[in-house]
Amino acid sequence: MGRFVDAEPYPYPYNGDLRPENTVLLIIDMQTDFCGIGGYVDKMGYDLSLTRAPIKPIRQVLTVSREEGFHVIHTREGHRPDLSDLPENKQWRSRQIGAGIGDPGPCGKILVRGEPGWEIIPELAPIPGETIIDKPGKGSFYATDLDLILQRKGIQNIILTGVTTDVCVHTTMRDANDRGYECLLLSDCTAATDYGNYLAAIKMIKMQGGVFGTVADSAAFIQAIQG
Ligand code: C5J
Repeated sequence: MGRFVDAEPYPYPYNGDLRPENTVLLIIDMQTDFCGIGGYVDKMGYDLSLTRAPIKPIRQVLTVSREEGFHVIHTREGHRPDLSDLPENKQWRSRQIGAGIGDPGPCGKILVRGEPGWEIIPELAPIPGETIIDKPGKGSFYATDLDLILQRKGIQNIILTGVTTDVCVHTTMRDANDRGYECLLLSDCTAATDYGNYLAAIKMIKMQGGVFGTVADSAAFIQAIQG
């Protein structure tokens, strides 16, 4: 029998073993720096309505996942206040586009841990018991203890949400897939700073029979876990 989410290109998970005990909702980088006024993405001049669009659907998925007892993990991209974990080329590139990482901005120092811009937005704030992963890079596994925590919890399935689809979400999904996790991206719970990149990122997942996993929308996921 099993339990499946109606997803493309294949119903999720491949083996029908979808349970709160072996599944985590991963919410990537829903921080003011990525979707708030005066944050990193805003400073770079991108349209904030794109990265704010997933807030409501993520909130719905988060509420139901909490009710159903699923694991929830949040990530935050950011650097140490002394910037000792900030690669020079990353800082240089961010300065080229007018949003220097570590430089002062309307929400404090850009992408620096402890600053207002680095905080997760209030609508999606973690509650006690939910794990928060602080990461210096794009991928959620690089230089973090995420894999160790997932292994300890017995996680097999990762439900990916958050921003940005083409950068931190994709990097995380690719890495998770290589590590043997069964991945589902919720298409309305993610966004990129460029809509074309969002569409391409979704298309890339679906190629080769689901090369990195599979894609569904939040309604399909909620229907599966409530059903
Ligand atoms: C970026 C992210 N885009 N969270 N970070 O720099 O996708």
